Amino acid sequence: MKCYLRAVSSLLLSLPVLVAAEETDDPIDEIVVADHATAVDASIVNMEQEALLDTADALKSIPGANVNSNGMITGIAQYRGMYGDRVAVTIDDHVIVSGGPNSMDAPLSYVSPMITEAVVMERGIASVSSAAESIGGHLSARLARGSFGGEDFAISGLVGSRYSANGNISTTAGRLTLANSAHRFSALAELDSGDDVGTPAGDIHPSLVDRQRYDVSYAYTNGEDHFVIFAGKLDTGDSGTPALPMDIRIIDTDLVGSHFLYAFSPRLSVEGRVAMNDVEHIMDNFALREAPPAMMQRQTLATGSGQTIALAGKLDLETSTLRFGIEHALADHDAVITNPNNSAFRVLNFSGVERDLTSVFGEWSFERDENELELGVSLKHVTTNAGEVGAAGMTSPAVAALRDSFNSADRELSFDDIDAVAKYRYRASDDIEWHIEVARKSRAPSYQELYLWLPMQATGGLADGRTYIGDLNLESENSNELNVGFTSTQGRFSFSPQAFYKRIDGFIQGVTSVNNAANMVAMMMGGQPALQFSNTDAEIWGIDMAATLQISERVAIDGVATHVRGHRTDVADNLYRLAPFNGSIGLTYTGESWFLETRVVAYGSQKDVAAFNGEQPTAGYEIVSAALAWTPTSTLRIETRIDNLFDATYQEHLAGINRAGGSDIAIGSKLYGTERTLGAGIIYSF
Ligand SMILES: [Cu+2]
Repeated sequence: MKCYLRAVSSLLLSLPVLVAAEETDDPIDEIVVADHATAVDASIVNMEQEALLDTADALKSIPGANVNSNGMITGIAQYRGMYGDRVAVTIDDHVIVSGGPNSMDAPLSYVSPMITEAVVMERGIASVSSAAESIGGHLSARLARGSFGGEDFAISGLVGSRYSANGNISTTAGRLTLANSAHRFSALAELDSGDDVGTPAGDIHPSLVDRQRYDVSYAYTNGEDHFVIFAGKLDTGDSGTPALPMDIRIIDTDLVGSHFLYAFSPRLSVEGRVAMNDVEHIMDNFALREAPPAMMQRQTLATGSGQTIALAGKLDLETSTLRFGIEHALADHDAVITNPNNSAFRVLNFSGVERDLTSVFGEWSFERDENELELGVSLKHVTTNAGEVGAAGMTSPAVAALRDSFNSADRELSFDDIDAVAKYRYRASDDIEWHIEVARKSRAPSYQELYLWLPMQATGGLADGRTYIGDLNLESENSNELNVGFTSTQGRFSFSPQAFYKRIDGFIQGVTSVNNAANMVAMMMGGQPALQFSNTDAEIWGIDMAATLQISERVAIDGVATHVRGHRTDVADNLYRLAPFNGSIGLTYTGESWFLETRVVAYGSQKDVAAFNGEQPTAGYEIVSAALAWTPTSTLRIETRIDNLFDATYQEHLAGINRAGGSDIAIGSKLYGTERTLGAGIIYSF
């Protein structure tokens, strides 16, 4: 298991293949529990054993991480108080461009859980070589495309299904791989579906799900050099997002990518990657939820596309290693809002929006005796632009004023930023390893933060119910961060706490707009003035940890705890939608063919809420779950589980507010967590 996890971690972390070629024989082990591992520099969830519908939910078991959930398959990664575009999520080495202006196709929705290998959170500060835009950390996930085989071609694969009785949710997946030691052909598919789920307070409507994911790939290796090319498709149909103003009708995404590693010599290797994704997305506010009056019905067609090309090298010097790289990433976005009952109504929400990034980095790492040092610098150049907008069928002079001022403004913008990261590791003894990191990380504004011209809730999934407008004068935000921690093993007990502090200058969030035209339109639409994305100042600090106590060879206790606090420093307010204090304690039994787990997850109340957007506080709660897996043979796995054993009534702070009419949960009420739920699964691999 540890071997596997180490392989996965080295495979998935940062520039994946380059790191894989490197030796990582660290005397301090990871904190390993079943399919989870936390080390000083990474937390890993091996997805094979996870019974999840949304891969993003795996983050809840990672120290410091959590998920802002806007629907059953619309989970936005949160790490140490930052989320959305601030956290770099790479899927198969590619930073996916979400097509939905509210991140309905959040990056992790592209990795269906049963065909995903692992989710790897780079713990603490992300290296500059990991991802160019990573002010809030770096998370990577990769589809499980099978492994290379022996001398002769052979077929391997799996077929399996998991079922949850609450909402008749099923996830069914298959993989077929034809491989020898040099070539590997693989095909994957996962089909997910479900109806509305129940909570002790009633059913959540709409929370149905319909999603299919396919992938075909070819890979080559000669032991030193690697090459992979893949093509995939995400086909999401009617799926509810009750925390957002609309639901998913269609997300139709094509993904293509390629990746190579070539070793010029034992000391110099070069890695390249090319990837693109192309999204077509339709959402509306009337088909899945209770429809508003005919004139208030809205349908949005959003398209997005992304292209990345990157080249990186690794040079082994006498006593150190040098990494360097260049990346160019393009993103395009359009969104048009219509009313099916009024053909004259047509709002160009985002029109011809571009956001392009060019970055270069250099990273030097040095290891001697007990000391390990990494120094990295990256330069980033982001250019953005947007076409002219309009709102046919909206006769308000305030709308015309907003349109005219946007169309006459200079919308071609550019942002130049420098990131610097220093990491130091010190092995004080065989039992304890210290970790100290400092960094300055930056983020250029998102396209919504710049180009949202008409007050709308298209905010990358903030889901606070407020309408926002962008600001063409925004500047990049800069985070100065310190992270200190250690990993210690004392006999049967392992413990890995870290504490961090970050001060973010220019932190972008909404403040009450002083634009009269925007406020007039916002009052008309939502009864509250608009918020405008603005540069503010903020600080975030916290502590998170993982621990295990190996009671016997087969029995272990593990725990994870996360505490984070974030507030503005220019005015007195808390940051919005931060996870309350939370922790979990699990007891596991790992037998020859049986695996048993019981777990208590506890969340504190969240009273430190954001006043600027009227965030509601949430009460604390505890939920208990139990899971049993039986592997009668090495190829067959049978699972059963019960979640929320005591049928507790609870509201997750990060799950958002219900916006959908016709649900058992009132509009404006925090969404409830699922009731007692039975699940089962069977997976056959060959
Ligand atoms: Cu959408």
